[in-house]
Amino acid sequence: MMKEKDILDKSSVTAENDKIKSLAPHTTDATGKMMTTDHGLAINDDQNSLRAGDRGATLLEDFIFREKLTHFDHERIPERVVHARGSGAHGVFKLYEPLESVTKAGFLNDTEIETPVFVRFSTVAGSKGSTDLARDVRGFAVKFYTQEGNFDLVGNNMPVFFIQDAMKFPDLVHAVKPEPDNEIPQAASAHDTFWDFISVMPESTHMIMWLMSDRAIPRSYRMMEGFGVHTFRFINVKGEAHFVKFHWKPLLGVHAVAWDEAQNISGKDPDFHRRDLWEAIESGAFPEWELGVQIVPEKDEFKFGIDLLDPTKIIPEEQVPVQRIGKMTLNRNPDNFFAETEQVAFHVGNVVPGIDFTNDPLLQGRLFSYTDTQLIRLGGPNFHEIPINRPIVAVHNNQRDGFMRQTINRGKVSYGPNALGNNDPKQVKEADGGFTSYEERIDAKKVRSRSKSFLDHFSQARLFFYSQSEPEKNHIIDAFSFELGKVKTVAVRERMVGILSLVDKGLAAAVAFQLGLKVPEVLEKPVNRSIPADGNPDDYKPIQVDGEVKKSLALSMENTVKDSIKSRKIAFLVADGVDAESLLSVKESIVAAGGVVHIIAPKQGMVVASDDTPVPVDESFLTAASVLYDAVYVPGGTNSVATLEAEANAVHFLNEAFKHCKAIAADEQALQVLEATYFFKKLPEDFSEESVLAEGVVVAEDGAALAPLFMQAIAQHRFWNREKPRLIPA
Ligand code: HDD
Repeated sequence: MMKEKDILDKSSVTAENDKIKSLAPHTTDATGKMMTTDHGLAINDDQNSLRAGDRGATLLEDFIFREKLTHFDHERIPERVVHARGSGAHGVFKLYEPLESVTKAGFLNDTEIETPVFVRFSTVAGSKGSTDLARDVRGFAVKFYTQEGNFDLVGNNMPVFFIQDAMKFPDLVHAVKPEPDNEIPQAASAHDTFWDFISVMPESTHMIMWLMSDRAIPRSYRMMEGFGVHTFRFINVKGEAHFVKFHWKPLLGVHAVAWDEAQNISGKDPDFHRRDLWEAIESGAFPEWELGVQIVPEKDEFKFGIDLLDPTKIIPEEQVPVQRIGKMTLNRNPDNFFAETEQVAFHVGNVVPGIDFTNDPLLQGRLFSYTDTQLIRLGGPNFHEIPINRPIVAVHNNQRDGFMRQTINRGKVSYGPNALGNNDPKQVKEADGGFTSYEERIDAKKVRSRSKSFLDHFSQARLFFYSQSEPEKNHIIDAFSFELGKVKTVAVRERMVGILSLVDKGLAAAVAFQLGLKVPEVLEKPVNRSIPADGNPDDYKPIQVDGEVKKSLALSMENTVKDSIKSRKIAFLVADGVDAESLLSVKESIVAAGGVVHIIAPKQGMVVASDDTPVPVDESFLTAASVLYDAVYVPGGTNSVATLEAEANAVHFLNEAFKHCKAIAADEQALQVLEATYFFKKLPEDFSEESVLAEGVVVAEDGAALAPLFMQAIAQHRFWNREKPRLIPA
């Protein structure tokens, strides 16, 4: 339980780096201080406005009241047009090995430097106050404050994108956002306009497979991969270029929740991911990712049967392995959400020498959009001066003035070249770190068109589907059935089933069955409205270039890391008379392995254990829910067990945890609580280690025997095979 003093002392984490130091002069703390106006005048009465007599009208003269209300009236700024809902954290990046053969970027060559970072995770479609658990892409934006200026890697948790040309971005976003007449639905793609657009844009098929997979409902921001999506360029000191794709690999593995669970969490705790990130960092369980790169020499550009400039394609890891080059650790929460997380401004165009762009038409369009959007969102051209956006190196140029200018530039000269000011600030030679663009050879006609090498829309969608485990495939089928089931226009549903039939007939048939439709017999080509007015549809007919790789291990979450229970949340269901030994021994083992235990009881306060010791309660059945936990344990104790067996909320808690395929454990004395659940009769009669690992339900005679098996089960994350008999009640 938190005491008032603990709440005041919140910023217990003291991680320091050059960026945090640079924020210090702008950070204030009112503890023990006098109240003043914005202009420094000490305030005597902040409770009453100035009025003509104690029952009279408020006087215009009351500048203190006017200042307070005016500031309040102007407190809000426009939310981000996409990625409005997000959470941020500070951290550091440390390199493992210098990458000098491929890039001259300083922070990728010095293993001694800890580069400060600020990361913002987000959903895409929902508003600022929407639920964290929407089925959606997650943004994964990292600002590296390097010694050569800021490098922003503005990625997502999926390695491909919906569209191939930035020209279509406003259309995509209009289609997915709530419909414009009634502003419904919030933070959901399950509606007509989104699927209408997708059903006539075959290039989005690969991305849609990812969006309908469990990647779209992560267990935690800390358990997601990140991708730079586009192919970028690395440039070395000799000026040689290599193509590069960026990856973030979470050390806790990639894990998801169940869709039914996601929908429940949205009601029980819409801040679930935000809270999870915040609590993990506050408790010292710092989230970690390795930065990975796939590097392709320029000469191999056409080796993989895909166009590296096409953002709807991956390079399978079987073809180009991901080299892990360093580690990012998030070790400090922001002090102020608005000042840091809301005002941080990412831009794909923020690069450093050694990193450059390619002609990916989506990337090229992004290079315009990010700065442009900050002008309206943050109110003018000086957003780079907001403390969170400032680089840790000095800034000198001839940009001047504009709303909210902070920098006080000395001198008369604000132009170059100049003679009056010694021609300062000076341009920097390439050899001294001046940025030069890669000298790519261009010899082309100026055209509006799409390269034929971009027209294979289905092969990698199929690769993704074939790489999934059985439960993952079922989740994809369910997700399509749910989303299209919410679409009212039958023609849209039918077109989508037609598209799916070009990915896999079985997938299309399973979705069509749920929708009460038939799969079209022959679908030569999908409807494609994404062609110019004078375009010949045959020129846009999708091609099929099935790649060498038919199944890629890295695409399935089943193959992820499952070796730890670090930071997993485990619910202990207890009541008065709980067996102290059974509770404490399992708790100690879990806490020692880095897990988090919450004691949940019929009411708040304390329960009295069998040995008369008081046990503080973290949550009651009223405030807790199984969807907020990774696993459940029921300790023994005659009275406690009798209370829980008769407590409908406790039985529901267990049933729901079973439905969502979570690890469940009970002391042998508590078996009768399990007997009250619907799933008990489905369990093998004698629990052996093998059956435990198949079902994820552990029963043992004491804590010592139970803890290791239970922890092994928690580390598995979920027992998806339990879903086989579908429609399990909760
Ligand atoms: Fe974008 C925000 C990621 C395509 C235009 N984008 C934004 C954010 C992320 C991404 C993570 C949130 C940054 C933050 O936390 O502040 N966007 C992507 C990825 C894309 C992508 C991985 C494809 C590979 N975006 C994309 C295109 C355009 C934009 C094609 C426009 C041409 N994105 C924006 C934006 C946003 C943005 C309108 C809204 C808020 C902001 O920039 O700062 O400019």
